[in-house]
Amino acid sequence: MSAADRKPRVFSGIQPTSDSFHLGNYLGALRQWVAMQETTDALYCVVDLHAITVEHEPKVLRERSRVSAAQLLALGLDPERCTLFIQSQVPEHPMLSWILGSETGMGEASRMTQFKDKSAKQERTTVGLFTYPMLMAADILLYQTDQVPVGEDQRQHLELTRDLAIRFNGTYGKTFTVPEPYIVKETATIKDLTDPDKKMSKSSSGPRGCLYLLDEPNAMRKKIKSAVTDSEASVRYDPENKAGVSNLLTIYSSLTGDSIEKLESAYAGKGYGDFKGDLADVVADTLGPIATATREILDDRAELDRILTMGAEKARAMAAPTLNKTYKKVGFYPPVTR
Ligand code: ATP
Ligand code: LTN
Repeated sequence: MSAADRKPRVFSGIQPTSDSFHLGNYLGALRQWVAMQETTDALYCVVDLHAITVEHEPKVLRERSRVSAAQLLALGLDPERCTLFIQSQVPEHPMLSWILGSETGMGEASRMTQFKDKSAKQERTTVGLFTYPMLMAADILLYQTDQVPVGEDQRQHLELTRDLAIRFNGTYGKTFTVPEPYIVKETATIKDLTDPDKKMSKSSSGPRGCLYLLDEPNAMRKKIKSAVTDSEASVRYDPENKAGVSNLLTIYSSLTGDSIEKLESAYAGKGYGDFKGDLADVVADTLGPIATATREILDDRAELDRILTMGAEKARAMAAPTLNKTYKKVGFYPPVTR
């Protein structure tokens, strides 16, 4: 197979830091993951090593990793068409991260806005939270990744990953593919439903601001119906002046495939009640089945764990050549593996 025929390599990760993924995760990233498994050589990872950079409960973490993987399968990831695995089962990730940490300047790491935001919210900040971006870079660079499907909030981490790859290649000779972010403009940042100036987030959104994929359909309907809008009562896309309505239009359009213009004309002259009522149905109908499918997958834990072990074995085999090459280049003895 010539290089031109090779499918692009895709890698992305998600943290198991909540009991359910949310609509921002789905529209900003996970929907792209499902689509990209058809046309690319994709690896998707539940990044539990990243999840211990903030406070965690061991039992809860293991369960959330499992539920996260089950949700990804319920969304349509197919272990025959992509490699799905849990990060802690592939020790090559922290091994490469250590090397990348030694290539990163304190200054450039200190500029990461996610670190600044997250450390500001905690009483005690760990070194792990600070070195989080180098572990993320290792995740990506281990697999010679071409494209990384993520939401807008990860762009800065991707820039650092690219800088590290370019610097390492410059110092030691070509070792890593320099990855590109894959960010879908329209859904790059889904906003909090009650505070539409902020992004929807599992760690910082209030209970009504974040729509979880595993919410009951009626809870989803309620959250959409109580979303913050404005006093103008006109369904119009204007993110600067009408952040709440514009966010709902983005969600509506991306779930149905109808353009924003089409939706604006369909709701011309109608109030927010009709608009929100219809969107509440669209959301509940589209996302409702995910919870049922997730529960079914969790009913057979042995099968789920088998899929994840198989994924980790595939990932390790793909990661080993890059790690071995990197070890050699920096002057280490080769890793001894079982
Ligand atoms: P936390 O609040 O713990 O940082 P999160 O809710 O931001 O979590 P992550 O696990 O960090 O979610 O993100 C997983 C993926 O979802 C990433 O690709 C991220 O960019 C994307 N993502 C997260 N929130 C949004 C959002 N509101 N809109 C679009 N994409 C998002
Ligand atoms: N930092 C990301 C999760 C993440 C990731 C990755 C995303 C860890 N490793 C590699 C893409 C590629 C987040 O918080 N959303």
